[in-house]
Amino acid sequence: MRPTSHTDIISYVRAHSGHSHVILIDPDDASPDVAAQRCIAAVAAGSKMIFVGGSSGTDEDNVHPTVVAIQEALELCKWNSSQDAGLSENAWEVPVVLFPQGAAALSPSADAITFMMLMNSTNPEFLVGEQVRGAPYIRKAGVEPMGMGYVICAPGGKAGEVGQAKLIEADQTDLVAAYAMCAESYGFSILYLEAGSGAETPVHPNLIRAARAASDKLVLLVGGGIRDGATAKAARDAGADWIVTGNLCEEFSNAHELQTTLETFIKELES
Ligand code: 1GP
Repeated sequence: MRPTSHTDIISYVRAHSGHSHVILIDPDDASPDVAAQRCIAAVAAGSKMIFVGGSSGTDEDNVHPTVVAIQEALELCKWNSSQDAGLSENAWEVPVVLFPQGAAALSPSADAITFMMLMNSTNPEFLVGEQVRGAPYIRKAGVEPMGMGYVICAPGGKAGEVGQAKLIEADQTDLVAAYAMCAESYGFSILYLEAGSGAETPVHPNLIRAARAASDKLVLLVGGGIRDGATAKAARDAGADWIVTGNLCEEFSNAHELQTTLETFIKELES
């Protein structure tokens, strides 16, 4: 099921840096079928990556069937495109990436994993404990690890609570820059600035600018509380390479409506 053209997913992530959208699927929120429908709508609208995970309520029993359903749906769309000369098969070769709450929320059918250190957690379990537990599984399954520094900014939401994070406030630009330098020094490929799912305010653009200025090597992901294209574009203009949205995609029961909304969102993000 795994897309063969993405053996080195991090090259793909770098190649699409600058103005790309990630759809985040929470297996605790949607059945595998609904998740797959949302992903098809998102990819048709121009999303370039799919994350599967959530801060609570996820384990292999819901993560794995969700990943499988998404991979199967993408394969089917790719096959359909191959039968129609007017559509691009490549458009469906989008990596499905684990964004796990811990070592129990994995799937061998994913293409890659954000192998994260929750850098501002006060609990060593989120710095390295869960990662040590999950590493043998990831190695055996052949899921590509992408080293990622995960930094939670205010307001932080459930991710901040569950991850016991010492939140970064909007004016702590020197601190976020230091985290970026630290992530780069560890050799991570990605830095994710997170405001928390459903956050009332997204990561402040000044924090994004400071992280960007501190490292031009890291791929910068930003998510949490981004609900419209203008906010996404502001994050992009501040230096974000990829914008992650979860809640935005959960508001629609109708896949066509979701696709239309995301088309507008992505057009604005790319403008
Ligand atoms: C959460 O940053 C993501 O990890 C997405 O947040 O659900 O607010 O889009 P939203």
